[in-house]
Amino acid sequence: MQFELMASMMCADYGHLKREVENLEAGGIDSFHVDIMDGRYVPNFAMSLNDMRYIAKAAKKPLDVHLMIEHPNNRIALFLKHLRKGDTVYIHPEAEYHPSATLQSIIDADMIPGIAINPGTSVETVMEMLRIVKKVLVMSVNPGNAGQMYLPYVGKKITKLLSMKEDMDFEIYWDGACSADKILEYAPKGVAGFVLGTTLLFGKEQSYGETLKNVRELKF
Ligand code: S6P
Ligand code: MG
Repeated sequence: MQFELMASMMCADYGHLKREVENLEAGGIDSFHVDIMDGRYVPNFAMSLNDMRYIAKAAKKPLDVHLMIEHPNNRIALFLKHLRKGDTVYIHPEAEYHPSATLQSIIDADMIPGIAINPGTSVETVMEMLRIVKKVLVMSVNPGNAGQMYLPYVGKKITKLLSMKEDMDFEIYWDGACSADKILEYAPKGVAGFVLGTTLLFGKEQSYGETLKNVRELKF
């Protein structure tokens, strides 16, 4: 079964970031998920511009940049100039007065535009943006931290988005507390990719290559 696996780099070993990038690529990761936080839109500072620049330089695989910052349009150029064509940039619509204008800046820079939907945000409130974006990142935890509990009510929203995606032009991605059972349940339903953090990929006894191989060989 085809699905993408993204590594949540805020969970990586910062003391050896280059080695982490190399090991993840050797292990078969599809892209690097970079959680940018400003301490205002979310109550944490995880990664910032220089972390993203460093990973962008070290990585051959694409970046998947998740902007958890207020008014991303004020600073989007700073991020876009260090990314490559084909990298993805997600914004949170609630963090912007005119989210469709911000998405247009991402499109104009030849990046893939996405929105991230918080657990408490309904599909209805982001409906118009679903017509603009190529990717929808569904948060199954509240944004700000790794290692949180899955919020089960998010499942209904994923089902709703899955029923809409055929008539629109977006793919659905999972972010938060992603475990093998979630991939087993949602990849066959059509979720295109999964962000892997502490739940499944980082801080384990086995190598990234072994973990990623096990996930790709799950019996559906
Ligand atoms: C949360 C962030 C996520 C986490 C990821 C960690 O604000 O957007 O990308 O880093 O969910 O995964 P886990 O398995 O530790 O929840
Ligand atoms: Mg994220």
